[in-house]
Amino acid sequence: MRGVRSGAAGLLVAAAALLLAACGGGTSSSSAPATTSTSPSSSSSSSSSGSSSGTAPASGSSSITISNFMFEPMTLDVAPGAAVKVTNDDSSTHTLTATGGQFDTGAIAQNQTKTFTAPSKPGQYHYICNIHQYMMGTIDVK
Ligand SMILES: [Cu+2]
Repeated sequence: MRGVRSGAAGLLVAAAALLLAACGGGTSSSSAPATTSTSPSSSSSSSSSGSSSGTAPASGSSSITISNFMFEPMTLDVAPGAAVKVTNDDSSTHTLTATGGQFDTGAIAQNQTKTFTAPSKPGQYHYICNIHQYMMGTIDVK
């Protein structure tokens, strides 16, 4: 007896809740699935183009450019023993000389490119231009 009554009351409550949901709060809950179903198609196209790069470390293509009396980049990450290309895009002759003597390109004239071999031991190697000793940079071997 009591079970049947409470069951019928529960059905009424459920029906009332459905009516309330259909009238009042139904708009917010029904619009959410429609917006989420359209977004995966647009996000999948953008993620596929960005995932192709970023796997290859800079092993054979390390390079430094000198311009405006500055080394660019000022800090370069290279693999041990990697060949580093140095291009002088400046109006003056420069060198790339390790302060610890590990590497030295010698004089690099304007528009000239020289290559030196990075140290095989991991660590940070500071270098300067021997002609303009305020020009500084760092080779980070790792
Ligand atoms: Cu210089």
